[in-house]
Amino acid sequence: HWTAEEKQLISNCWSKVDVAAMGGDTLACLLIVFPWTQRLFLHFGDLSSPAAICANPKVRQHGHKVLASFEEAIKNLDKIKETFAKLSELHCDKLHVDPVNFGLLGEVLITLLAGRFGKEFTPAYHHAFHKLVKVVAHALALRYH
Ligand code: ZNH
Repeated sequence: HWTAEEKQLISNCWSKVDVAAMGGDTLACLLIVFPWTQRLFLHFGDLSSPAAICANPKVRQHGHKVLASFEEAIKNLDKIKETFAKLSELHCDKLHVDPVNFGLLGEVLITLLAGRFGKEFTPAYHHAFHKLVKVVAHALALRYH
């Protein structure tokens, strides 16, 4: 259900993304903008201020891990459900992450991509990435259904 243009936009944009830096920023931003998500990461140490969150090496490292995993979706656009089946079980059965948070992370990622690329991140990119984060969030939430 992806057009050739959408695939092209996603891979073109992603080839310019520094996954470690963007991943760290994305998770840090999620924890700052939606502070109730901190509940899941209390064992990561100091989350007491935006500056502490941004500098927290565990936050940055985990953000990198999450975005590297997100990248698997980009490499497997036509089988995202299968790609995230195990992770959906983990997030539902073990981590008990409210699936609403998957959508929030997607919104944060798009916001940061738009900030990073500026005018280059045209409405066509927005559209393609909105679709992508929606499909990823849905795949991660499947186990909850
Ligand atoms: Zn998650 C973990 C992915 C979202 C929370 N994650 C994780 C991991 C991965 C992921 C890969 C690791 C696993 C292992 O180790 O085995 N995530 C992911 C993705 C996404 C996500 C792809 C989207 C896109 N998460 C999320 C959210 C949240 C979360 C939104 C909340 C808010 N995770 C989580 C937790 C964990 C994880 C809590 C665990 C951590 C630790 O280490 O402790």
